[in-house]
Amino acid sequence: MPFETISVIGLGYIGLPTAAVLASRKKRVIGVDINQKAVDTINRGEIHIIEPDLDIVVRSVVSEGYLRATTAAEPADAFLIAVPTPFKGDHEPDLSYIEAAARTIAPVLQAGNLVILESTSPVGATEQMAAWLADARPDLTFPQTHGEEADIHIAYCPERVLPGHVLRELVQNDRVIGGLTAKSSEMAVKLYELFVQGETIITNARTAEMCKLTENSFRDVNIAFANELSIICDKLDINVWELIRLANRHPRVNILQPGPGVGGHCIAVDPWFIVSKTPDEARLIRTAREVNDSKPEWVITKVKLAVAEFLQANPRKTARDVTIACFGLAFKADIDDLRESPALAITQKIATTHPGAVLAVEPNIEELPSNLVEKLYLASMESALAEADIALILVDHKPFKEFAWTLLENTSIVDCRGIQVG
Ligand code: SAJ
Repeated sequence: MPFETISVIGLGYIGLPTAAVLASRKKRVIGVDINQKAVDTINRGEIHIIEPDLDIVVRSVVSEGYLRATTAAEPADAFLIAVPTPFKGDHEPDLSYIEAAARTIAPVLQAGNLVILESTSPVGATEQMAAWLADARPDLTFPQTHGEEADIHIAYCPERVLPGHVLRELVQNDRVIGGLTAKSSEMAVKLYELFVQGETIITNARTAEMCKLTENSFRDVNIAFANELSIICDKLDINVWELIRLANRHPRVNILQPGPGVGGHCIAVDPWFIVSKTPDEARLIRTAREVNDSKPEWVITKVKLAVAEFLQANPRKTARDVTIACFGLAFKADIDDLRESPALAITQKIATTHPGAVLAVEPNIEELPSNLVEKLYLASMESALAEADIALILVDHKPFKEFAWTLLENTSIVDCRGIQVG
């Protein structure tokens, strides 16, 4: 079954690159998003998100007429849903965007269509989406009632791309595909084979859903192990980065790196989808989340201690005289994305509570977001290094890694990334 027209619902960090890559394979792609501004931006051949090289691809596929964005669903051969799945206050997954997407496409569905859910989702979400679609279109048949004979084919296929490398990983990564029926899986494989060079591996929908959650929970648990080690080592006066380097020389040990906490849009969220489904069983996964979530507070306490030590060594000064420079605001190295960033949260908290000057150094941005504490201001690396009494290293950006921190004489360093010692 050739897919001539493909609709991508949700034109964010996953949907837009996916739509652009499909369009670059000369498919007619209709991108649907509720955000009129995003739709207008894309139709001008521009992008509203940050991702290397995506602007070039979007400009070319829009100008060639392969990609078009709209706020209203239109008929297509396949629908790919890539909308957010945040959690609510109590860490319960919020499926309202998936429900809204399902209700948006339902009126234009036709027999023979394939619907794929890509959003990171709790186990059972694909079946739930199928139920919403069936509810809205009683005139069509769906896999949950008609199996292989159904009019509409439904599959789950999680996105697994790394922000900053999306265009490469979209093409190269393997894809796990979980159809509600064998036919759904086969159709989904055909769709992904349009642009995926990695392997397309078939399983069922629940396993595919759990696979994505498992990948990010695995990383979260392993980062939590590193973060816990860093706190233990601090107490025992051991350099945790040296320790990890040494332990990793064992052929079966591969410990990740401690940091100021876990940020980003996925790893700090997805494990909760497992915990909320199986709260009594998911003990380690929940604890890892708690360990990682508590790391920013620990860092703030370390900075307070550094200020106290500085004042002890400089008895004529008060806290108001102490300048703290925070190096890095992004959620990880060498990107400019400040959303869900523990580095930003820590810097904000320090700026709110510390009576002296607080400088932020973030080489990847031109200006600070407008909603930050007023007294915080963006400084160049050079001026911050010249002014800081306390340097807090929060992100291992390249220019920070290249600097010889050990040469700083009068600055006390709180290093969350282990770059000071190299
Ligand atoms: N971090 C550490 N120590 C480490 C590694 C990471 O503290 O050793 C921190 C980072 O600083 C950052 C956070 O963890 O704050 C997350 O960064 P990341 O690079 O681990 O992951 P993301 O959020 O950019 O992307 C992840 C990826 N998942 C895995 O590697 C298993 C990506 O493949 C997924 O597609 C993405 O989540 C997603 O969309 O789910």
